[in-house]
Amino acid sequence: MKITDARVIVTCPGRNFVTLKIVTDSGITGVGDATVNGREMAVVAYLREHVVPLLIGRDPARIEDTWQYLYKGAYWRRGPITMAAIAAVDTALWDIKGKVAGLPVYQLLGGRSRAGATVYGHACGETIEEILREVARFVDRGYRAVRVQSGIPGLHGVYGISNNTPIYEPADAAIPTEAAWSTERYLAHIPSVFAKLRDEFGPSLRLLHDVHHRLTPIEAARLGKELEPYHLTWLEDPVPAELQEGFRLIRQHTTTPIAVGEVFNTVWDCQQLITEQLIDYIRATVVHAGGITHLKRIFDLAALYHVRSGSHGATDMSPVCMAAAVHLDVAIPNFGLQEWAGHSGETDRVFPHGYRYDDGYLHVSEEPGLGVDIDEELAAQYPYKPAALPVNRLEDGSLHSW
Ligand code: EZ4
Ligand code: CO
Repeated sequence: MKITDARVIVTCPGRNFVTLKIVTDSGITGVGDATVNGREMAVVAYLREHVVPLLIGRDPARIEDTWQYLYKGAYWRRGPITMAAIAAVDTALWDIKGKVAGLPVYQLLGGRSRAGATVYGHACGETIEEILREVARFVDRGYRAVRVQSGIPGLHGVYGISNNTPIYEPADAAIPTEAAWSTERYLAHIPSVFAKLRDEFGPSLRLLHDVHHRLTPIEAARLGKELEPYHLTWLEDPVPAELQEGFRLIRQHTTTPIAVGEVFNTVWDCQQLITEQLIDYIRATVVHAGGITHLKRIFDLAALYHVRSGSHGATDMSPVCMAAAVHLDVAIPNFGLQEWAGHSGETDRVFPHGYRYDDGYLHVSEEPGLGVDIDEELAAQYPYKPAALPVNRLEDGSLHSW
């Protein structure tokens, strides 16, 4: 079998997605997600100019060799653009391998380890009343875990709070919108939100919170400590993770579990955090961490150190990425939780898929391959619309992490 074509498809059914479709001489095709939120066209150019010409004529069965060829062969290693491009190729090749074998991809990864992937949803609210209502809606729909983001008194446009859209979509303008931040106001407010949530929903609902890289290690340590009575499943991205030894300081002060990794793109980004047991959940994804092949490598390292998976699943992970994620989720021994923001009806129609939500779980598709495709004709009706993530400023105007 040979690869005869590889198409890079850009579509915006409510938000932008970049998808690679690999075509073979046998007629079997495979798909991979290559979306990097706010930087989509950089991956498009990387794929079209530098990757697609190398794929034509290659044997699609050689997944590992193709991964090594694109990674080592580029000379320039790592980085989100390179690794999303490699991820798209890798994911599409696993899809093809499954279809050739007549097996769903999770069977090729060792088979089923669990009934389904436990998911958590996003409950957001300006006020505590709104938050309690939102969380109750998730509980009513069977969710066992909910991430809670809250408005902060005195602050406008806080991370996680939508501007009147049913699905939280942070990349909302071609030129980044500006949000405001105050660590003091945030730290003074958040513990009271989780106190009320525990009061209302009791001890067994799993609660999560995303700090979105906004604190310093000692500030994160204080927050983790103050949240201890409310037993969070995890505190996400407490600090920016470039300085990984900063997590030692957080760890010395609090038993609140820590989750990190949605912006990581290789095992080297998480190596220290995992091997020093500084985190509890690793949130790398198929699309941003080099595909199924490399993410499996990260999860296998994590398993040795009591670290469980908690893959990023915001709206910018396309249904192609989500399909691949669920195959890994049901197969690996150290699955933790899967984030699941869901997609708009338009997005679901452009990407017909076999995975489905039921009673708190995502269930994997039993179709051969990934069980997801892109309707290219429909995709063409939604042209690319530039959309960037916001920036964040302190009250005095200094730029802060968003
Ligand atoms: O900011 O998906 O946990 N989820 C998140 C997301 C990310 C966006 C980045 O593209 O933090 O909202
Ligand atoms: Co996050």
